Amino acid sequence: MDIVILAVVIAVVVLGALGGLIVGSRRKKQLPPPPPAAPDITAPPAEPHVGDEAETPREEPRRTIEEVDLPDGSAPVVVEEPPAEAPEIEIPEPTAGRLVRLRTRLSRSQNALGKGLLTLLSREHLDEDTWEEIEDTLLTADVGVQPTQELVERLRERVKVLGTRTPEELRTLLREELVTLVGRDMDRVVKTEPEDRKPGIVMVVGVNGTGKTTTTGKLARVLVADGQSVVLGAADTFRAAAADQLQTWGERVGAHTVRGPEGGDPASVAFDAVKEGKEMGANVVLIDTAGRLHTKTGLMDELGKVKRVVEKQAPVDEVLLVLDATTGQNGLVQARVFSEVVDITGIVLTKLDGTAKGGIVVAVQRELGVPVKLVGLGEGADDLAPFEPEAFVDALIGE
Ligand SMILES: Nc1nc2c(ncn2[C@@H]2O[C@H](COP(=O)(O)OP(=O)(O)OP(=O)(O)O)[C@@H](O)[C@H]2O)c(=O)[nH]1
Ligand SMILES: [Mg+2]
Repeated sequence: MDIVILAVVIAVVVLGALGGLIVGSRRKKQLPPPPPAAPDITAPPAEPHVGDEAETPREEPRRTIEEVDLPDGSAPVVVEEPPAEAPEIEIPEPTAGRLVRLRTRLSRSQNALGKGLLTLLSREHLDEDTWEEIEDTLLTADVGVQPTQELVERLRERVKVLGTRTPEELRTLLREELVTLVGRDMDRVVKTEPEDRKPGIVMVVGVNGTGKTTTTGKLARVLVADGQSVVLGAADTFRAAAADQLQTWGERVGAHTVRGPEGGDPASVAFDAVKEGKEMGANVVLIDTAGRLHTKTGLMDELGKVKRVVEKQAPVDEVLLVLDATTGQNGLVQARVFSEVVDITGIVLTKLDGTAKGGIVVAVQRELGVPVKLVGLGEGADDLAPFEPEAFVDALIGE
């Protein structure tokens, strides 16, 4: 038993020291602990890791043991008391400029798409072969056939008009055309604040493993950072771990999670979440749903029901479809089916950090006629960025 306690103590001290190193290397806001009643705000000990198993207790009281006698009677070991831990409510980073901060995460798309295009366009002779290469570059990056043809046509025209080309002119031209292709005028605001009532209601849907729960958690952080109060609805009742995962995200920013029994009716959890959100006077209710294959009719019907049941109380303001960017064109088929079952109002493209297929932004918007509103650029808690066409294109074509 003593050995076990000693092992625990040593592990805590070593982990504490390592944690200290990691936190120390990051820029963190260090604020004094809040008064007992205040709901926010203290600095996090470390960034959470997306998909952390929520069963791992995070706020376990640390044991304090001054002296432990080793079983063989050797000298007592003195263990320093670990510093008292502050309650773990975090201050998320503001969202302004996040895409700029995270632009290096797009390096794979930058190399494959942006820089590739610039290099090709800079060739002295833009012959048919080169134009074909330009087309291939766009198709490989999943821009889609129709948008690719449009862009190539525009580029051909403008390059012809330009005559001799300086690298600067080419960059400006390509930037303009790419921003136009991605779309300047779409309303990309995530609707969380209906004018006439509270709370705003957001549903998060998509196939398995695309990043729904993670996105819901990251979005909750964004909203809390903006001063909104958030209630989370764990309408993924397939696995208890799913609700735990969501609740863990919520706890980190002080958001309440409504959950139901494992295997229970997801629609009733969603309904209860909105009801509680109303009662608590929350600004926003975010409903996380279970991943489901778009080909499973029963599950798709269930999703439709979740939305209809919620709407007995108030309209859903935003239905976010979460698509994994690394699945490329396959995402388009999913998108179509989901949009038939629940009206999708916005797209979240996750895992853009792990793919060279950034062109999927263009393709998926075309497919659904719905804007990409948020992009996931990593597993870190604040690696979700509002999508801004200019910043995105700048990241693609580099400095
Ligand atoms: N690199 C990267 N990983 C991400 C991103 N978003 C989510 N992930 C990872 O994707 C995995 C799945 O995330 P979840 O949020 O659990 O996905 P989900 O859609 O809720 O999954 P199910 O509920 O099982 O359908 C996790 O390991 C996340 O860390 C992203 O933008 N970039
Ligand atoms: Mg999930």
